[in-house]
Amino acid sequence: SRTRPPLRQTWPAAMAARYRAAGYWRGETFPGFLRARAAQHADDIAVVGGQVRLSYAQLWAQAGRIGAGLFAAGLLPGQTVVVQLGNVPEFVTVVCGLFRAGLVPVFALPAHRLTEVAHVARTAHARAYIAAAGQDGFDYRSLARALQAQLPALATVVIVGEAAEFLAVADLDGEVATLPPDPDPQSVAFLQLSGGSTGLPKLIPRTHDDYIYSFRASNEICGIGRDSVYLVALPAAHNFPMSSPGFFGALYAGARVVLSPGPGPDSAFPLIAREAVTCVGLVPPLALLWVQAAATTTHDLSSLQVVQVGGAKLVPEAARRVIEGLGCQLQQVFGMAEGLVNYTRLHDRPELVIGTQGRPISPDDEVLVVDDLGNPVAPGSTGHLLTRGPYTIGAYYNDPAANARAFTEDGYYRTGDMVQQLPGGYLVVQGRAGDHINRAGEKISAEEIEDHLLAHPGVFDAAVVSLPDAYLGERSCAFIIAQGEPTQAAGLKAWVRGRGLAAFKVPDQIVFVDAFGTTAVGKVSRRELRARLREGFMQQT
Ligand code: J2J
Repeated sequence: SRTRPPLRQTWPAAMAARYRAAGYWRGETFPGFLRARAAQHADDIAVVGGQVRLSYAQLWAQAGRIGAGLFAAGLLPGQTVVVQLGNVPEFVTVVCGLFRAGLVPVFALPAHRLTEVAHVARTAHARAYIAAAGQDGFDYRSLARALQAQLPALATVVIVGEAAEFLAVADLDGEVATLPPDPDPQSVAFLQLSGGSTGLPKLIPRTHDDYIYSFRASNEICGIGRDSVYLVALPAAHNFPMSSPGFFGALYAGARVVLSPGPGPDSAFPLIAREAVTCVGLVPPLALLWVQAAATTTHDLSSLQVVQVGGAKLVPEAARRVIEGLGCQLQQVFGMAEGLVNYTRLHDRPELVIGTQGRPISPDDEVLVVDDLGNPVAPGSTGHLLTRGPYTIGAYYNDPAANARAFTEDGYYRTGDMVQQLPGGYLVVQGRAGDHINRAGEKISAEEIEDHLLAHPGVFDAAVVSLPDAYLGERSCAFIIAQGEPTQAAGLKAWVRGRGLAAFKVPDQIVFVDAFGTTAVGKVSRRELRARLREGFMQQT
């Protein structure tokens, strides 16, 4: 349709009133807190990226220039703007500029291409697209041209770097007096993307009030204060490095944000040493890579206090490797762009830090663990995780079909995750609903087997998936990235058998690979591994 559905918060009025009364929603806004920090800590460094170091006052001024420049270019408050930028300082100045102008960012990951970005821009009725000229060998200006050919409403393109026929972010300018007053705290601040590994991204409307609550509370849980230095190693547009506590949490605290151009040790380690980074968030495959590199690095990593790992399951064996290999505190983070975020607490017992994915941020995060029919399971049993609360959406934006599937009538979000809830509310993720292997009726948790495989010294990383099987219904296949002394498939099967498990859990197949396919944020893509097997080009044992 040509008219854009209204952008509004998705909580029933009574719940919203409760969250305000409880002090979760405090009426703060992005422009409001950014202005306050610019006044309080004007000369403190807010953002470091490439050769650029921006103070809080400079960040505020740049945001004003960019916001006013976008008005001068014809945009109007309330319009949506797709932002597809990597970990460059302009990511922060542009997004803060959009907030100052009352424009609504819609995030895309740098790895997204025409199909995803066009879908996102169309669903959001976006009027503008802001991207880098190029990154990692890809020219986003050609993507901009292809988008404009498909989407006539996408009138404005603004480029970081060499802009060709488009506007350049560096040239944006306008009168800050044209900027609107601060927005309604309950209005939608931006549209975040669902991390779902199936289908196209869905749009998640996050409000000033709810999102600021999530990172304000995260700061406390993660120990972020004005002296912290937070490294953005994952793509900045992803919800984890954005809000858990992420660079927004760091800016809220008046801390310093350091942007790493890439997630690997080559980019990140020199920055950790130079900027004395204290906290960083990683996905599990990346954390294992960092552990490996830390063993031989010449860079001083001793400033690191907290390494957070989340986005996918960190099995206990991998958690132990991270703690030993990086020599700092591990914090597990189980979150989702739709809302709910769980953390292990910094003073939790080692069993909890190693063996669980933490507990919710808020006392008002409601968690249900239910069976296939929607009935609560016995305490401690595995079931589907449903949740609602003060920073979890009740609907996607402009997607009635997805909403009918993803939310219950009572407004709970169906996360698609299988979890166990332990006393104290700690959650253990047992996989995605579809990722369990159902081998002739015996249910196998991929994560459980991966954990046993990772305990083998010859295994750098493991990913277990199910495959269709004519006799068993499904059988299991373990993909292995090896390390050290060469290992044979038969030896690994014997190893798993020797760990005292039911025989049906021993992988039916083992495939050695050099790397796993990953999603746009670096999570292992089980879907891609299955597809690779189906294509059958890999040597199988
Ligand atoms: C197992 N699965 C996990 C974990 C996420 C903080 C951290 C992560 C995200 C994120 C985020 C997991 N163990 N520790 O937004 O603020 C899987 C679950 C979940 C899905 C959400 C944050 N941490 N997952 O990863 O929206 O399946 O958010 O439902 O990208 O990732 O993905 P996404």
